[in-house]
Amino acid sequence: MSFKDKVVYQIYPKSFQDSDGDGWGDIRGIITRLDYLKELGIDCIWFNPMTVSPQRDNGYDVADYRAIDPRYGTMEDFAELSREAHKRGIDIMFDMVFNHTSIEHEWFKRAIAGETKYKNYYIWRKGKAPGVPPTNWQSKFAGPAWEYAEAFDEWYLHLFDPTQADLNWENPDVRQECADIVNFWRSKGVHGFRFDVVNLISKYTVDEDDPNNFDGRQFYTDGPHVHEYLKELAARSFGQDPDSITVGEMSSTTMDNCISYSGEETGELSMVFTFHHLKVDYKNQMKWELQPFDFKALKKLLSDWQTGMQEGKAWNALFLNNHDQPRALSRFGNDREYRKESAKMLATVIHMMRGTPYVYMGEEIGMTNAGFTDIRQYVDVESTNIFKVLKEQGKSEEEIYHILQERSRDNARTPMQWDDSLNAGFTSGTPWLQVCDRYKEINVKNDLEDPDSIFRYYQKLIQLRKENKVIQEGTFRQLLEDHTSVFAFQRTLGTEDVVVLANFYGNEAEITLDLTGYEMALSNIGRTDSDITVLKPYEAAVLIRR
Ligand code: TEU
Repeated sequence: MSFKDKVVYQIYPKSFQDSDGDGWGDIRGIITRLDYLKELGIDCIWFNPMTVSPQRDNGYDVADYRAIDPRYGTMEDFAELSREAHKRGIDIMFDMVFNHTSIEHEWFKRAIAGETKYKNYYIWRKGKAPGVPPTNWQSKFAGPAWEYAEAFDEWYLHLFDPTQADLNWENPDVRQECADIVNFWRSKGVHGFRFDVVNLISKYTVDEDDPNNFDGRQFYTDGPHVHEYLKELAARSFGQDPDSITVGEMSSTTMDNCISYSGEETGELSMVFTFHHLKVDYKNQMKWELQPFDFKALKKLLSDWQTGMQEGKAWNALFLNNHDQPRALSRFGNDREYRKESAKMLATVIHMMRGTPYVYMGEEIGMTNAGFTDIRQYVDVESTNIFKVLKEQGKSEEEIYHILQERSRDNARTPMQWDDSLNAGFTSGTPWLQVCDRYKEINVKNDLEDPDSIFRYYQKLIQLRKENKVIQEGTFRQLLEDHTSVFAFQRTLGTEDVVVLANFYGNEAEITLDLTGYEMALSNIGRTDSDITVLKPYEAAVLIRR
């Protein structure tokens, strides 16, 4: 499928729509909301994992890659979802978690039971001494990256939770199993695949200590065989499908690697998620240390990734939100005084750049961070772990809550807010994660009745992309590079030309640009004139010259 004119919508299935009152979102619930998505104008839905899982990491700990978790429904329900989606011109993207499996996966169980074949599916080492792991690496969710297995007096590697054992991709059987799983879902009509942390699958070594006493990322990020493995996976599975659309999640990656991962001719993936631009509010690059976002750095990162990837003939996935990130509106916008303006401004930036835009459920109605004030409200394993770690480090609870309110992944995972009824219309039961307490004000029903609807603005952004090749394929160039509150850029293709202006702050911003000949294509404040000299707070504008 050509993906240059497409827009993807991300559903966190656990939190989208419950149909049977058990407090969990499910497939039948999703089906009832397909018309809503059709109306938005999206082309494809990426679902976070719905396969069988003990849910230690909300489905990213897969125990069976080929079966739908009964809490989400059945394979028949999935077939119906697929039929109903395709009927509406919507494709399906599945999440393939291949860096690790749950330790409840049959492979791991057989490994522990002593079957050599399956033991070789994972990564084992002797400890340095009794009770001392093979290396000092920290897992991404805190604590050591190795877990002791008494059965062998050896340790297995887990870059994430101890229940998520890393697969040994050097083993050709593992690589074939993964290709078979992709083909299994292809046979069920799935054309889209998102590959979870796929740039971590090939390790340089697992035997060296991290000199920084950190997570050892330099030993397994963009590793020695990763491009070879991806080309092989493509050739054995999705690469045989001209309609496939694939995206790799690339943790702490580099431009050069991404040019290969998603290059037009490299035979790897359609596009990449990268995260550099979502660390501009990490103090010293540390997730749990707060600082106001560095706007200069944000502009530079967005712009460098735009130009670098276009020069390399590679393709970006465009996003500010997903299920691992706090809500961008609360983070880079103003979710109180200028909630609608800043939600639309951020969307304008994402949708007008070069790449494929992703909309994370709820951002199209301006959903905000959760605002939880008690650790019992948090479910995410990363959040509950870090709560303990920060406490041990001597931080006050007040400080820790402040950090979690800004950074926890649960901020994005609260149930979708459909209306102002109990639990925001998400469930008639008790939701697995509490609904954000602003749901009476912020919900789909209210937004659709609002003349300033955010949803309607997203519709227009999506239509603009569909109608204008320059937005799909035009060259990106940054404007007003040194401006301290405005991000501005130009897209050009032949004689078509688009200028995008976005004020990231709550003050007016003066600009000097020659805009003669441009017409206003979209404004988030209802502006009609195009000779702009002062942008209003959080104002965004899309101007076109033909
Ligand atoms: O995330 C990988 C990842 O590196 C993150 O963005 C992660 O949330 C962060 O490092 C924690 O600080 C993917 C999935 O998107 C995430 O939900 C899973 O938990 C993770 O992989 C493990 O499968």
